[in-house]
Amino acid sequence: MNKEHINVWEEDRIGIIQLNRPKALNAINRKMVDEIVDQMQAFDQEDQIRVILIKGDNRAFAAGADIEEMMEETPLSLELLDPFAVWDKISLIKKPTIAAVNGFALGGGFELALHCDLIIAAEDATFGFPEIKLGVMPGAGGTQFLTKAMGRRKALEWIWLGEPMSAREALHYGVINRIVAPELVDEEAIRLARQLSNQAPISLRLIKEAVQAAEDQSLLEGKKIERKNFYVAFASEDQNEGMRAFKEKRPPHFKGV
Ligand code: CO8
Repeated sequence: MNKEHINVWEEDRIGIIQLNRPKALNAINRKMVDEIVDQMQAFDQEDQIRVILIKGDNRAFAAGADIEEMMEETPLSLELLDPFAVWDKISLIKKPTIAAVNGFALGGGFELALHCDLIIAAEDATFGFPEIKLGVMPGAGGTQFLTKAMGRRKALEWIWLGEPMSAREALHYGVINRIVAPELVDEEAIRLARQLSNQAPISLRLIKEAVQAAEDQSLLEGKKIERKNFYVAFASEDQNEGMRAFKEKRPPHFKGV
């Protein structure tokens, strides 16, 4: 299932995508984004997959967009290519997505992690938006995601200064979920993914949509989506199973129907 710039495999109902340009610290070129998004969409449609996990290698999750590929761009070539449009498709993935970060997650690499629902990182991982040092700025959602996570003042400070953000700082500001020893990142990410893969899949999707609405919409609109999704959950066999299992004092077995 491997492609030119990513390795892909499945493990215990978890669809795993590993960025694979180690010599360039997994710098993300356009082909790689296309491959990542295609694969995420494929996993999203595959019944046996319950969670999608994205990782890099020990040195880097991804050290940014590929600077070499980007350096000759012009406003008009960018306008025509619209290289960020494909990134929007990541936000439409319905299943839970987890980023497992070792080493650098910079620029577009940080943005890829921020597109995921949950982020697990090594305690010595480095995040950041160094774009300002290249005379540009984040372009794949970084200004939006970071501001929503840490508020305007802190986001401006980090993006204006372009300094590295330690995993501890990222955790402190609520930008990532958990930090663990570097050698435990994969294990912890898989453990969390397994835990999620045992939850009711329809509920996971409905909750994701409702939480997303809390970020994107007004309180009233968000509550309407929550309510609609609550009602939809009652159309599932898993609702029946979950409540019956409670009554029968046994663990539920969710099928995603
Ligand atoms: N793009 C291309 N190549 C890269 C990148 C990158 N972002 N990062 C590292 N590499 C390459 C290096 O050029 C080097 O290649 P070579 O061995 O052929 O010289 C190799 O990876 C190893 O890198 P270093 O020797 O620099 O390794 P160090 O351990 O000394 O340093 C750093 C690691 C600090 C991570 C350093 O590599 C670095 O600063 N990298 C650039 C980080 C950066 O500026 N990222 C932001 C890029 S801009 C961006 O992401 C905009 C997002 C918008 C998306 C645009 C889509 C079109």
